[in-house]
Amino acid sequence: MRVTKMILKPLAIAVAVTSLGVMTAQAAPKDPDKSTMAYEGTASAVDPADAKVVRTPGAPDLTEAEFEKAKQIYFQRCAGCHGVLRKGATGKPLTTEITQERGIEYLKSFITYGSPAGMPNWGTSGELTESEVELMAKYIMHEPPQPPEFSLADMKDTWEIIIPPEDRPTEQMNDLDLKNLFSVTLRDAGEIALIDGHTKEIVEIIETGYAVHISRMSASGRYLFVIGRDALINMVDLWMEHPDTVAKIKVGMEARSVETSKYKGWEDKLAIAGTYWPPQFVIMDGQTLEPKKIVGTRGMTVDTQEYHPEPRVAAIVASHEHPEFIVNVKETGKIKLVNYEDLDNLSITNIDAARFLHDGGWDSSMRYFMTAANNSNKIAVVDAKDRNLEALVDVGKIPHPGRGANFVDPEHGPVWATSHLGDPTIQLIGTDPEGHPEKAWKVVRTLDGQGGGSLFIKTHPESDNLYVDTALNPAEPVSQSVAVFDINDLDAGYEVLPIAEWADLGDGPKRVVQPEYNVAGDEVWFSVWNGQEQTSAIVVVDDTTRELKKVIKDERLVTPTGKFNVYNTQHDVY
Ligand code: DHE
Repeated sequence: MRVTKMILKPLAIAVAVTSLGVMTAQAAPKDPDKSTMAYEGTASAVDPADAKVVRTPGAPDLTEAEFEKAKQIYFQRCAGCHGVLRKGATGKPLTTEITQERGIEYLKSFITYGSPAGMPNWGTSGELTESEVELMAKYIMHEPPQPPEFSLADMKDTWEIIIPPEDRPTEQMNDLDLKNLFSVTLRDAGEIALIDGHTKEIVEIIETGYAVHISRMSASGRYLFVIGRDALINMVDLWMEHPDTVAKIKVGMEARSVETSKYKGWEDKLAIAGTYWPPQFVIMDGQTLEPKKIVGTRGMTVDTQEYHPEPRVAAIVASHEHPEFIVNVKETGKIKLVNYEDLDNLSITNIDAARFLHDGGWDSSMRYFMTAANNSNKIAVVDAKDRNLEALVDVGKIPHPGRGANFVDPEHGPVWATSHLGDPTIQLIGTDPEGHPEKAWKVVRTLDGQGGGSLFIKTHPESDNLYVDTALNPAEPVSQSVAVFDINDLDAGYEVLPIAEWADLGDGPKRVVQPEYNVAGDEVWFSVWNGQEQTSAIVVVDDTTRELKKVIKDERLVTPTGKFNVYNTQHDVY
């Protein structure tokens, strides 16, 4: 087994570059927008056939067949950034008053050549033909076709209780150490793998939704909730002899987030899921997934206070301070504290934060929710106890923390850290208003990592290490390795662990993504995310020695990405 490690200090990077013959942070093409595009440009799960065409005065006419083709292209390539209704998300708005005013020639050249702000060069890259470029230019001069809504009745039509609560086991029927079980997203297979943290064997493969996204745990640690991009939720009972889906429901056409109630007295009682389309969230029964209450998120933006028809629901966390869910509404920039005590007289506190809310997690006290407003380059801090906005902290370009990393900085006290998609920095924000009031909600330290394109950062209360992935960096040696910092000696720079090389997989992009600890906090798991037809793996690193411990290879591990240790996810340990 070949184990290569390099110690890199920020100032020594150029030397490491030449000795390796590869590009690193400073030398890597600084093309963070490509990273962002690759990340946000996933095809929408909304079926274009469901979206009704609107022929619009002032726009060049298109045949039915042309409309159908254009819709297909738009939902696959454009909706991720510009939004289904083209009102603008991370991409610019493409409403008809803008597109008709710009005119066909301008639009064609924009689509052909792209822009420095991040629009891909669809024409010159060969992704779209000349006639497809012209078709898309004409198409966006028409009103956007709107997909249908999704009501309580629509949800109930898809709802299935496979094993009713009364027929489920009354105790754990398997020998698994559930605390150390990992739920692994097999993105392009539409499945999850349950992997035993001790033996590193796959114990179950469970079919889930399309382009499955995240897993979350119920407060008791018994039920696992998995959501696909097609808004299908699978509720898995880990107590069964062979853990499997006991209920499922489709809550919309496109979704990313699911969570369960965790406040004292409400454990395992409710679940919630947010959708990208339609823009809404739904509260469900935590034992059966019966949908109970749908709340729309359309409304006014925080800054210009104008109506947005498609504010998508991003991260959702369960408050430990009140019986509430905390719901990020992306395009309006509002954070909703949804009190679930009385669903008929629902009380929601609306917090004005900043646009483009995305992911986030708790500080170590679990009172403050730290969440990225990614394209606003800010971290919003919500005080879940007092139910208000504590701070908006300016950070680097496009923060992307996942759930972030909590640890004690030797100089600045308790901090929560984020890395960035758009620059190489890692920033530490003080989170201790009692003990270190002058540092609270300020960036107290900025570290230089390997480069932009970082998606996830992680540590564990038992660990002295801070791991930073760079999965979307355009330079392969950077996207295929991780940086690890010693949290007791942050000025010493980082060590690079060549995770993909350790996996020894052969061809493919082999992006190394999302560090996740085991329950003891002495192992870190990384996905080596390859193409669907190529071999992927999970690499387990010994956290004390930072050396390779195990490569999990199995032909069933198709495109592994997120990994969720049951205990750490259940207890918000990160
Ligand atoms: Fe994710 C979390 C949205 C692409 C892997 N992702 C999240 C969350 C949101 C989100 C809103 C927070 C959920 C929560 O906490 O409730 N993700 C999106 C997108 O809109 C986006 C940019 C584009 C898309 O079309 O889906 C996107 N995400 C990806 C990927 O391409 C990733 C890297 C691989 C994959 O599996 O699809 C990916 N996202 C993840 C993971 C988490 C996540 C692993 C959970 C991290 C955690 O530690 O909790």
